[in-house]
Amino acid sequence: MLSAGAAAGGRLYAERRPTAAEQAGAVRLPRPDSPAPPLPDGVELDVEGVAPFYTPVADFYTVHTALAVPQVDAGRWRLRVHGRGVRPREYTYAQLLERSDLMERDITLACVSNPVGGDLVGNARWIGVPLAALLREAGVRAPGAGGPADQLVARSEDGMTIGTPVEDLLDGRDALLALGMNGRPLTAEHGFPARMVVPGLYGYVSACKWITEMELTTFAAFDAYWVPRGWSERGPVKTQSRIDTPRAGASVGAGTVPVAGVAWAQNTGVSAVEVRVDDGPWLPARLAAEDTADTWRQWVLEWTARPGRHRLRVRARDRDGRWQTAQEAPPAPDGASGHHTVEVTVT
Ligand SMILES: Nc1nc2c(c(=O)[nH]1)N[C@H]1C(S)=C(S)[C@@H](COP(=O)(O)O)O[C@H]1N2
Ligand SMILES: [Mo]
Repeated sequence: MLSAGAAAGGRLYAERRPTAAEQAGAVRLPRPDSPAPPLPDGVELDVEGVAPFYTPVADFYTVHTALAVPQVDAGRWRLRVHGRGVRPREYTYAQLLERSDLMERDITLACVSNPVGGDLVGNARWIGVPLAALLREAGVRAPGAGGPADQLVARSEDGMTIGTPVEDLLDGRDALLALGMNGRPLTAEHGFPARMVVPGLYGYVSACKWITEMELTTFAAFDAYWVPRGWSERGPVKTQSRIDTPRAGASVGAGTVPVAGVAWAQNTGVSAVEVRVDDGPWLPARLAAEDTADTWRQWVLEWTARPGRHRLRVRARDRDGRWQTAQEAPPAPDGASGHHTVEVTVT
């Protein structure tokens, strides 16, 4: 037994499974059939200290319960689609990469745990299979069209379950089974070989990484991982804005000071951002060009700063005319709200 074990151990070492990074390094992402719409000029305002329009993968926040990042063997990996009202299907990684309907989109991803002003949010260019196409080819119909399932439960290699409204996946938004991020295959941290990304839904109800299974079921029949832990069954992303510069507690010289940051109102887009200094009037900020309704937007206000301590706050309006709420709420159960506020000293 001992020698057999040693021999098996030796062979295992020699045939060590490649890491996700090694596997991803050998993958060539195909050209998307539906490329991202051309990026307009001026999505970057070129103000020092503002989050870049695209978050580099190395700086993109990561949130997961897995203690060790799963290293999935893409050759053996399968995605299984099954459940109520479904003709069961199974896909290999190679089949997904070879599809003729790959779509590339810029989508901002936000975590429900992000506090107001926090950095658990990022923007990336994703490439993947349109989830609506994948679901339709398995015969899935939206509940509004008589489909028997209102929840898609995604399961992952590491046992996570994430529940997404089927209605949202089939309402025309650019929901993706993503294979790539910022022009490269997914990294292990961000879900190699495949993960979901759904514009307008917090990650905990949409963005399953290391996905292996999609089960069509109902909200009544199944609670996904975070639901019994006190988080809302549904998690649409709340309209938010953030001041990136000046930083809270900063000292700045009197004169013209750019107050700038990012704002997001997914599915409709941001139509206005305003800044308030102390108890003064709300002042309109200048918005950077809009990429799409699903991406964040930079903004800047040239503030004439006078000496003393000042409080700066920001708010954004979506394209349906709704201002972000001033009502302060913590992240649990369905996302933080309130105006991001920073105090600065002008000398
Ligand atoms: N398998 C798995 N997928 C997951 C999670 C997880 O814990 N396990 N966390 C989710 C949460 S809460 C968020 S906000 C996003 C974060 O994606 P990112 O780490 O690529 O930024 O992944 C989602 N997908
Ligand atoms: Mo999250």
